[in-house]
Amino acid sequence: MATPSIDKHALDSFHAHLSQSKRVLALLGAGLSASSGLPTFRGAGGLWRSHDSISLATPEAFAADPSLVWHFYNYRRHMALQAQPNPAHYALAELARKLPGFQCLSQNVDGLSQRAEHPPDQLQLLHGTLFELKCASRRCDYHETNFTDPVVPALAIPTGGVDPTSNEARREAAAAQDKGQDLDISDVKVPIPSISTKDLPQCPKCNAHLLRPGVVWFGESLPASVLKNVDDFIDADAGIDLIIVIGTSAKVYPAAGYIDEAREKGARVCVVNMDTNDAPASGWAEGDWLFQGDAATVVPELLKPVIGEIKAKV
Ligand code: BJW
Ligand code: ZN
Repeated sequence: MATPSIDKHALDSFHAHLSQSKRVLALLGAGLSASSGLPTFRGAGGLWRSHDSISLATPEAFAADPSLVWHFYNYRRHMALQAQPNPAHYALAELARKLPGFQCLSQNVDGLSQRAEHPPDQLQLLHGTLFELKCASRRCDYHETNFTDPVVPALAIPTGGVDPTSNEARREAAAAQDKGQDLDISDVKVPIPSISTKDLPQCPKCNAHLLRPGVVWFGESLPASVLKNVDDFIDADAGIDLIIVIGTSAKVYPAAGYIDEAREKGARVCVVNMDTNDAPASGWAEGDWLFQGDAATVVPELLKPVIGEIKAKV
């Protein structure tokens, strides 16, 4: 993934603004974790075993085929646990420590910001996390933190004996990707079995319903406490100096709407994206910045005046 060089004039002007900013938002999307090896939702990365990832992220998909949807999320949990935070996750966590008026609004559910030790009260998980499970019934309030991989034995990734994280499997997936085929590195031509409901994760409280991933699917409300934290930050009298929009196609609401809400509170907008077509929904304004490139490279460079050099973690 070649990163174009960053325009020096734009970088200087961004650094000057950042250095005097006191209240800053960042809106994070899947592109932040792309260089950690996790696929995005839309575009080339958005297929899992020939299923469109977006079509699996709905309550209707779970109701229709909980086995298929659990296979998808079990795989995503596995991949996220194998992945490492990249320099952009660490840079944002460091900015949070250096700047108390900085809030990250993350659409990501992969847990990488948390593993980069991002201060929790400066990280709003708009779409939940893969590592929280909750009862699928709205009438039951059971939830738990859960990092078990596979989440239940029956969901072990069917690999036909090939380790999906092995170089061999990665090579196969890359070759398939080159040919425009399925991108899933666990897809070593072994069909996924349909698992009986009794072998999927069960709610231990009501003993009547399945557990489901603690993520926010289309048509569901975002967590009320998270929405309140975001609204309180945006509505504060002090205004907002800057919003940095990192690795998101900005097509999903209410997350995408926060860009314009911040703008209305005085924020200048800075976009970091591989694809220059992924503009804010309401378009560009005078004074916006666009830095094209890999977030893992660009973000540490952008934040350098406040955070200094990010040291590689081993
Ligand atoms: C790189 C890179 C690199 C790649 N470096 N960059 C107002 C108007 C219209 C519709 C609505 C509205 N308000 C609500 C809605 C309905 C709906 C919605 O938004 N629909 C739109 C699609 C039109 N929203 C909802 O239903 C939300 N709920 C809600 O609002 O409740 C109240 C309500 C309900 C119903 C009606 C009205 C109100 C819930 C949204 C939940 C989204 N959930 C998902 C799945 C989470 C679980 C999971 O992970 O499986 O969240 S969908 C998916 O999209 C996921 C993501 O967080 C989200 C955003 O995707 P993201 O991160 O932007 O990824 P991509 O792939 O789209 O983009 C990646 C970007 O990275 C690209 O730009 C690349 O170029 C870039 N990139 N490599 C830098 N190395
Ligand atoms: Zn329950």
